Amino acid sequence: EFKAGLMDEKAIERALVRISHEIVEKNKGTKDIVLVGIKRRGVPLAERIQENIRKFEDAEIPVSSVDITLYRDDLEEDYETPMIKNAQIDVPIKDKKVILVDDVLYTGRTVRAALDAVTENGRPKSIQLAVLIDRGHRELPIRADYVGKNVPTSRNELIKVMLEEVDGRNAVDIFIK
Ligand code: 3GP
Ligand code: 5GP
Ligand code: MG
Repeated sequence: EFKAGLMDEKAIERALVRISHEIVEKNKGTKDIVLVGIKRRGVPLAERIQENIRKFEDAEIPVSSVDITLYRDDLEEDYETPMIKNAQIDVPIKDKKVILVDDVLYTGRTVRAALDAVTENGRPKSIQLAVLIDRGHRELPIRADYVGKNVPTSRNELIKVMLEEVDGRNAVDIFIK
């Protein structure tokens, strides 16, 4: 059931422009940065940040992706654990500043799995995290370095992130399950 609109196209674009500037500022430039989008919607978000930085800094930052999917936990019924589906990251990450990009940060378990995927591909200099929406309810000591919008939610709510490349339009809405 629809509850409210959280971001329109303009708001998403402004948030990503701000995050792009923050990434360059925090890293004192663009040297050694690699963006890794978490499939599926983290990938177009990473590509938009790449495009922003190309415009502002005239710099080409590599973008890759990791595929983390939910698996039914063998030990606990009704419990799905995010696990690595494809750990292959097709750009070199040794000694790079890896920036993971995802649409929604919730329990942190997806990011935890993505950290494993990154480190399987070599030892980066550092790993940072950028998310469009932080909806709270962390179950692990994980936080984002760059946040588009903090949205306090209850557990029975659902954030719907729609991106042109995947959904044909750009908006973020909140629903009640
Ligand atoms: P996305 O990453 O392309 O946005 O996790 C698989 C997909 O299911 C995600 O697609 C996400 O949008 C959607 N999804 C919606 N609610 C949840 C949730 O509570 N947990 C997880 N893991 N995925 C969710
Ligand atoms: P976590 O593993 O932190 O609980 O959840 C993060 C992942 O699950 C993200 O990749 C995101 O796609 C998905 N996710 C969790 N909650 C939501 C939500 O409310 N809306 C959407 N769109 N995705 C969610
Ligand atoms: Mg996601």
